[in-house]
Amino acid sequence: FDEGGFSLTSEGHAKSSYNWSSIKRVVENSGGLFIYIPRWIDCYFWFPKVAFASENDYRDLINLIKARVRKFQTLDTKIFVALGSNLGNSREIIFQAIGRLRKFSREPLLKSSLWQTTPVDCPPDSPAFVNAMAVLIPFPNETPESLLEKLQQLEKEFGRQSKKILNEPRPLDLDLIAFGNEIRASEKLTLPHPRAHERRFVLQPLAEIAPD
Ligand code: PH2
Ligand code: MG
Ligand code: MG
Repeated sequence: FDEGGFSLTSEGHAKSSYNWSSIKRVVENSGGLFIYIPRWIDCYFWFPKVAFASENDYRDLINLIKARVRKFQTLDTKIFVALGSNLGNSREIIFQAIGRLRKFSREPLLKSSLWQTTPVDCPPDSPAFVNAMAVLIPFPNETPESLLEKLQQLEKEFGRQSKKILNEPRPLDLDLIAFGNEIRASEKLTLPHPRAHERRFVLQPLAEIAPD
């Protein structure tokens, strides 16, 4: 690999070179990289992580590729979305919302059961919550920001209004808990979610579908 692209040599074959623009897609999993180049026969080149001299060499390559190939997909990326409702027919709302989340997942999503939970840090006399957790597998070009927009749109569709009081009752709350190992600390988005790990209403449903 170099600035221009990469080349392959193997015994008994001529060296073949590919520039960055011929790479249409790169998929990473925990064992290495698949690099997709459409040719007379569609194929992925497999670059196992263990073939690299060091973890650093491998990381450098990933960064080089990410800067040059638009479609970079991490197969192991999981998105965790916490669902909550304590206004209206909460069970029905959560069921419906989970149905809608399916469209944002490349593979069938994992979903927890529905949990009835006691309000935490909410105004006095707030109704009980129904909480759940869903795991989605992102489409190749999804980013935490693009997904957040979709989640906020969905909250609005279910009647969520802009808040006047902190943690006032709401028909639907969709919180992005984690997006693979993406890290954010912007005004709009903190990833991983800063309070999730200390909240029983998040951890209980999570433990059902991701015990580890
Ligand atoms: N969400 C909050 C604050 N408090 N309590 C429960 N039980 N469930 C929630 O989903 C919840 C909460 C902020 O979004
Ligand atoms: Mg919340
Ligand atoms: Mg929220």
